[in-house]
Amino acid sequence: MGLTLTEKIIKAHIVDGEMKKGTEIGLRIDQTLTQDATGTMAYLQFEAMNVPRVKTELSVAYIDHNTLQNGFENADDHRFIGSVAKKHGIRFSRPGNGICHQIHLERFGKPGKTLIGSDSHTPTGGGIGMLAMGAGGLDVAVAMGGGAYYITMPKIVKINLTGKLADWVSAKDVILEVLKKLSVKGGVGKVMEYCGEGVKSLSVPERATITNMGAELGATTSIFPSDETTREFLKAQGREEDFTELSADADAVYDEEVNINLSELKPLAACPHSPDNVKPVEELAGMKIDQVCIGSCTNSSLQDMLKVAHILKGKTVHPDVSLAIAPGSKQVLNMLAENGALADMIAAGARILESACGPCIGMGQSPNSKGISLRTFNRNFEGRSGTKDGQIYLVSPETAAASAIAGVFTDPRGLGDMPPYVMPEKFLINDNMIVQPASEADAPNVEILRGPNIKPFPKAAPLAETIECGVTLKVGDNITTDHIMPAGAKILPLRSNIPAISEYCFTVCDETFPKRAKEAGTSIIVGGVNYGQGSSREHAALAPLYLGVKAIICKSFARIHRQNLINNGILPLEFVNEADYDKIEQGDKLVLANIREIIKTNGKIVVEDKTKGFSFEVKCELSERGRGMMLAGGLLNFTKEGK
Ligand code: MIC
Ligand code: SF4
Repeated sequence: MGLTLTEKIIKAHIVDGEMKKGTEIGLRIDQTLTQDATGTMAYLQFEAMNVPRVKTELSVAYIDHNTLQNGFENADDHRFIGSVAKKHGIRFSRPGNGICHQIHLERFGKPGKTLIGSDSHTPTGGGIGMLAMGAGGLDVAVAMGGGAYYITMPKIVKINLTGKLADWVSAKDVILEVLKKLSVKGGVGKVMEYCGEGVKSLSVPERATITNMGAELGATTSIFPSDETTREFLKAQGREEDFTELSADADAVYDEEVNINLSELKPLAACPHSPDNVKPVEELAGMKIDQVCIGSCTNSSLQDMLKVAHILKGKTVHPDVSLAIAPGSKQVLNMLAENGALADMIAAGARILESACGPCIGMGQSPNSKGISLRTFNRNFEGRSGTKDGQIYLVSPETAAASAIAGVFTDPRGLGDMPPYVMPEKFLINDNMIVQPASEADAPNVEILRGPNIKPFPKAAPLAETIECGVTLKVGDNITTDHIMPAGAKILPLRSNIPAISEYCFTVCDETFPKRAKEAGTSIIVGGVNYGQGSSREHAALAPLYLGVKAIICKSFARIHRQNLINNGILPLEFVNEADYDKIEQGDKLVLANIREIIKTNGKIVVEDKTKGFSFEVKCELSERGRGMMLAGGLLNFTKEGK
């Protein structure tokens, strides 16, 4: 029986377990990446492991999220990360060099390698044939120390592409179509493997747009084959030697299959407030808009930017619209500057931002009250833009640019002839913003620069014999990590200071939660389906941990967040009978009697609701290693126990 591409890469990297669906496997990790908003914690955790030098083939620390320096905090964190990188053998991508995923694709990604990153959009690397996964900072720290990365052996979905995209329809519309079909939880426990004739017509950055937003499906990752297009891309990046041809065997067996005819796709938009709330742009056409933002790790490649510049050339941004553009990397920005496309954008009235995440994570450019903002980004969760009642639509760069000129939602297919995109024979290669680490001999002399905002991270205690506490919060379905631990320009600078940032925990849902949780001392949160979808931010576990949360009981979890809870010693529990969710109220006292013994022996977990006077069953599906981590109080304690 043949193998899928995913299975081939897993087979070459498996160090623990067997390739049996649904069971836990440990993978050797070749490359890691971190970004600054999760990086400080990841490196504090790495320091706690006492490993002098990273053991991966390549580790890169990027600065791209917290680039608005409205106070000393972010700049201090950048310096801390830079010094840790220098000391421990990690390359350091300086602020200004661009967004981690875009740069990693351009300069470091290699087909067939494994990559984990402390950012949920790490699967962007799947565009170049890598098995690239988002993970919590602690998992990345462990991988840098040479430890395996554990996942559940995923189901593998074949996404069979046929046909060819029509003019002005783009990769963003492909992934929005997949999201429409499968929803934000449709990918949980699965890898999306793209195959079929249609693959050939997509460039590497287009493939990367699609794998990037596989994160919005909740997928473990997404991957494209590595073919002639990949070789050409790597060659133009001066790295042809990094190319390996890779694809699934012809007789590979998949768990599910989805068929997409590229020729039939139309421009699409994800409407507020979820990436799967997808409608055709033609249905929204004519709606007045206030803002357009172009960029983010999803759509900021040279190809995207050149299309945008073409649409803007000789025009003026509509007087009622603010257009902001952030090219994804220094390479992209530099090339736009050299070929004149940047001048076309500036002349049209675009507000050029630095190459960074920027508005995608609420670091500036929040829209006006109730403002309608079209963005080429990947997430439109409520409040993420920094404006609580902002109405964010996710669209392609083509739809975004056409709408910015018209002042209303515009279907780009009315723009006339589309110029062909020809990839440059050689990209502009200048890695002068990547700082190389100190040599092993010099490393001991490198001083770690710690700012006053950097506080130690909270540590979980071993699992208690019995948990008895109240429900301090009950929330609904699809709670995102942006609900649990909001980001934005005001809160992000506190990422290195858990006591301070926890004051904002869940405040999008309920401003009184942090105070209530602290007063309670210990507590439990109750949630619906797909709890913790979205980012990899460990802060969505660390802040509740700091506030005394001992367990989350919900209908189902998103993958990375569930792992972050386990890594930090918070019990992830799921209702056996979902109807029990309705019977529990905020304020109820719950008892998990003998929970330590039950976890140890993998027994049946019965929760007593003392307030309502009934009991219900929950499950906690853990591997032996997972149980060990829960008992020890998280991954660090478990690792210290020598496991
Ligand atoms: C995001 O897009 O939500 C982020 C900000 O990149 C996060 C990481 C973080 O919260 O720092 C992610 O996607 O993991
Ligand atoms: Fe940055 Fe946005 Fe990409 Fe997250 S989704 S890495 S915030 S650009």
